[in-house]
Amino acid sequence: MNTFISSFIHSRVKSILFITLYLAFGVANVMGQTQQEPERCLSPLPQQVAWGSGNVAADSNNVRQGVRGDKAVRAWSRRIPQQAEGYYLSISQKGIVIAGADSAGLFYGQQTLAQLRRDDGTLPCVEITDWPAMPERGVIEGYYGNPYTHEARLRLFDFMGRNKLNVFIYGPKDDPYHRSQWRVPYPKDEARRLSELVQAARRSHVKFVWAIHPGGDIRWELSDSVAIVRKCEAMYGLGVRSFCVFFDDIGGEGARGEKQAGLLNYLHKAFVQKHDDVDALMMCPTQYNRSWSGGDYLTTLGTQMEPSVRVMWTGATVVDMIDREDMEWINAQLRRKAYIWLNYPVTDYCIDHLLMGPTWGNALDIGPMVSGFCSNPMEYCEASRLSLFSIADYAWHPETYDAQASWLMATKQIMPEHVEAFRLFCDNNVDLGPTAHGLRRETESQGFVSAKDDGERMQYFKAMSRAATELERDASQPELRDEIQPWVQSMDLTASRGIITLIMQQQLQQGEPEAFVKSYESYDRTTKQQQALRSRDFRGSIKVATPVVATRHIEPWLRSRVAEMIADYKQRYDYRLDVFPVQVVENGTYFIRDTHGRYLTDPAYAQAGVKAVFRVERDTINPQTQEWTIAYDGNTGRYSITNNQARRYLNEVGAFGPNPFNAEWNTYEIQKQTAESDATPAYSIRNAGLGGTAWWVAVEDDEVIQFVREAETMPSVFTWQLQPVK
Ligand code: LOG
Repeated sequence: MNTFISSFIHSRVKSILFITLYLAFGVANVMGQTQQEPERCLSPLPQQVAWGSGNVAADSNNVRQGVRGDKAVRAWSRRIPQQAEGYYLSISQKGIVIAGADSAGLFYGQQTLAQLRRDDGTLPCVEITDWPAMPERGVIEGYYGNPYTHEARLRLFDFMGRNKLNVFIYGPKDDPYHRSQWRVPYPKDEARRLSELVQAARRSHVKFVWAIHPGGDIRWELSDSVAIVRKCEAMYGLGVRSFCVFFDDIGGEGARGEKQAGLLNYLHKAFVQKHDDVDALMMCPTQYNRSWSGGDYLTTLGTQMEPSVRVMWTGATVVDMIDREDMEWINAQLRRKAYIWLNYPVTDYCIDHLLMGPTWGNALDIGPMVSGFCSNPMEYCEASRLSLFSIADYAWHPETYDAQASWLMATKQIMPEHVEAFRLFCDNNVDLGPTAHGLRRETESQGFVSAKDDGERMQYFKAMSRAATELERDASQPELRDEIQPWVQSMDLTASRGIITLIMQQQLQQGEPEAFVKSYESYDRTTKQQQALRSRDFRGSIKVATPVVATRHIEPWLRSRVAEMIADYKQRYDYRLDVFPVQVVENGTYFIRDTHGRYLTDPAYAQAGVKAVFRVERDTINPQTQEWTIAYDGNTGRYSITNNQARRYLNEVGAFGPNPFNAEWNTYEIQKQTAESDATPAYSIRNAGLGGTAWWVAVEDDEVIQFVREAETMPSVFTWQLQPVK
């Protein structure tokens, strides 16, 4: 059936069909498996499985294992698949055999055996012949944000080994020794930890690839080529044997294709060929997706660069699933098989979201067209496992990959003690919301969407609340719990708002204005509590997120229900109308633009004390640097203005000040300066309270906000556009 699906679903329509198909067919069978298959326990799904009948005891004395050519498995040598990393595994009454095509194959056979072992110590009889469809499968730590900790990486390698992922590309954008200070060697302690990582990766059959990102300030001179070789030699000294050069997200000199190709060729000769144990190089081009391609850049790489260099590629756009057609196009440009850098489940461009839904949309027939397939994850390493589990399943055996079945299995493996609670949580953390990159995952909060009436909605909210409590108390996975906790709390508060909303509905219907007002006040408090939640606000964190959940269906439902009820209430009663919001600006996320259309931007979110600046262009790489949370402050009656990238507030001189937030100093008066009917209203923003009463002013020649203390009239440079981020 899966073969049918894969040939039937092609290219662009696959995403729409996917949902219909998995609903229609349910969990798919594995090709070649018989009826006897027990509940699915294998992931990635092997290429060939023949279930036998009966069980045997898991007895390690009875295991023969080895790699091709070893005496112990000589009798089975014809059964060992030819493919690298392949293995033959047999469990029968006669005993257990694991025969690997190579040492990785043997290791993978052992992982499969471990997955088959049941809690009661038995193993099902089975014969498995298996190998990976894609030669390299793994993780690329390549996002903007807090790099993983050492411990998180160690745990990740263990997880990768068990799931047959074999490559880890080290390229965290905010590791200075990878990017901003690429010429500088790692300090001693960090070097030691990296060397430990390389060894740990090797134990899990994970290749550790170290990437350097020199393009921001590279000079195309021999001295810089030599500096790169020197850095690579230092990494070689730490045990690294695989290297990659990134040129993504740069402009200017560094972006020249012929120079990049020349550098890679130089490294090939001056470094790779000087060692007999260094892998062929990899690189990430500047035009790393089709929508950013143009001119002869890619064909220059394709024709001028040493053919063994593998080239990374994110697909049709920056964030997209990979299509057959995309692969045909890029492989022709590059004259080699592209190496996929999948920007999923990375959330560095939508940091308030967690991506915990099924991983779907990559074409099932591109196995032979790629040289590798790596996923760029979230900066939440443990939570990312959900998707990485499915990436592993997909990349090993794409033809039979079933996103929903894989998700069900992943949720169970990750939270075995709280499966249903965890699934409910994941199902409310699916969509990304509107972003600069456009990827959506709209099948979220499915139990809520299918609820037929308010009674069922109430049940759903109560289940959410119970799930949140269960997950908050979980002690089985402290690392995962720490990461998801703020989202769990957010889900709890969403559930509370849902419950209160439905209670308000009854109170309104029963004509109880006093009770209604009390409920509304509690709804409002809960909403504020939710907006005050923060994730990653530890010391030194370079990003701080405000967790949001269930944004696709539940959040809009809540907002419109409450707004309707308030409107209704106002028609019928005049009791305590003061509790309802009368704000000129709704709390929310806005672009702040001056009269020239320039965007107010946090120019260097990892640096202290800088001023906000105006930029003409949208920042598509770190969009939050131009997104501002404007929130009404009940204590001062003014608004706080906070940048969404690092949650830094703006102070009275237009800078991201080092002092703690102080509402008396750091809130602003915002007034509408145009008529109610104006489609693009203009607002004035003014320092108030202790910060003095200066107006914010934007002068075309100035990059930063100016302040004017007294003004009789309101010239246009005093007004601002607050454009909601949709
Ligand atoms: C970066 C990457 C980032 C991702 C998603 C590549 C090749 N580079 O737009 O570091 O995590 O997009 O925001 C990128 O994808 N730039």
